[in-house]
Amino acid sequence: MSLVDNTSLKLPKENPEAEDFLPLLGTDHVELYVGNAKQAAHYYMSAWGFQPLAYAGLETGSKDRVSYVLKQDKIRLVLTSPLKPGGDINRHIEQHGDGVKAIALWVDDATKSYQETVKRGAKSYFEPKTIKDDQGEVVLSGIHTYGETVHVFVERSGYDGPFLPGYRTWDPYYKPESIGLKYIDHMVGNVGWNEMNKWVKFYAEVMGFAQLISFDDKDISTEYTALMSKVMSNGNGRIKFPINEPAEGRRKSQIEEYIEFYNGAGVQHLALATDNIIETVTALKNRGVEFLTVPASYYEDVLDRVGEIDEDLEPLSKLGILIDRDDEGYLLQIFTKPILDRPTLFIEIIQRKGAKSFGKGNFKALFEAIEREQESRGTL
Ligand code: TYF
Ligand code: FE
Repeated sequence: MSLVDNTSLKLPKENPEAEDFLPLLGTDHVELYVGNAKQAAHYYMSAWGFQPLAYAGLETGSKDRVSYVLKQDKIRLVLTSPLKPGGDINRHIEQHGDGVKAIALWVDDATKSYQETVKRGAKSYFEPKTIKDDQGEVVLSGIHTYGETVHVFVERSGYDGPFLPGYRTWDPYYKPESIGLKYIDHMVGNVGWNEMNKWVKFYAEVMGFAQLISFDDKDISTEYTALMSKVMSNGNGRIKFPINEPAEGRRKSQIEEYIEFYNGAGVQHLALATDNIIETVTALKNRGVEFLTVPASYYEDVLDRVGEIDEDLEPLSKLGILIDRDDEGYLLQIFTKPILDRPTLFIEIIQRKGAKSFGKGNFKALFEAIEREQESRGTL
């Protein structure tokens, strides 16, 4: 049973202490450690409609690593690769394959963010430091979260450059058009057996987040899939982090498959918001991005479940877009297959039309689709 049903979903009750100690302005950027940042950047540009923003590498005096920064509306992705053997980035890639290293959060005061979270038990990743160039200065600090994932606090009010000091504008001739992705709606972490509550407590106590929703194995009524999930949100609702853990089921949980291939806890999916999911998903499909599919029967009774919607059902069913409703509105969502060779990270495209929930009504169809993929990999 859900502790909090997602049909009566509200932002966390105002918690003055929480808002005081860690006010977050939004997601600053997401950094992935990847084996080949140049080619990854091309994929996110050509397939996903990201635009080039900034670059750091040999040409800018960075001798051991290279980073490409991509942007689409409010979303900034940083793709980083090592240039030499050894070191933390190579080791991260060896352990996890390509994956999210840092979820960077935009703050007014990176020093205070660090002090307040470390005081409450966060493990330091790096102490506050000021970095400068001729366009101003930025203060950064960092703490660890689940697995080897980190949160970097970014205080950028004193900076005018394209991204961070040390980066220069990246202006290649190839500048694809946006496909309509607007902002990061939520980022999901998969953690190990019985670890969900530990990380829920971390986000509550160390970061001042509140729990929005909880799902357990009874909400997730496929024959096999077993997982539990709680959604944590910061005070202003701009940052939402669902946390999943595997649960014992008839066959291997999708979360367990992730943990095996990622070699530990890590980011499972990024949910990217669009104002026009039909256009966005059409563009992605035309560029070769592969999505999970649900049986045609899903669409036979979906409108009985969700009621009237603004869109025609035909393009939604053609594209395989899922629909769900809560008491504030409805949402449209679709999930890619894993975007890497390891069955780890995937991307969700979401369009919210009032709904603030996460698509509980789609769990059965979605998890059965994931199980078909697991089956094809022999990992079920
Ligand atoms: O973020 C969510 O909660 C939804 C549903 O392994 C979901 O996107 C939950 C667990 C999962 C895949 C998707
Ligand atoms: Fe999601």
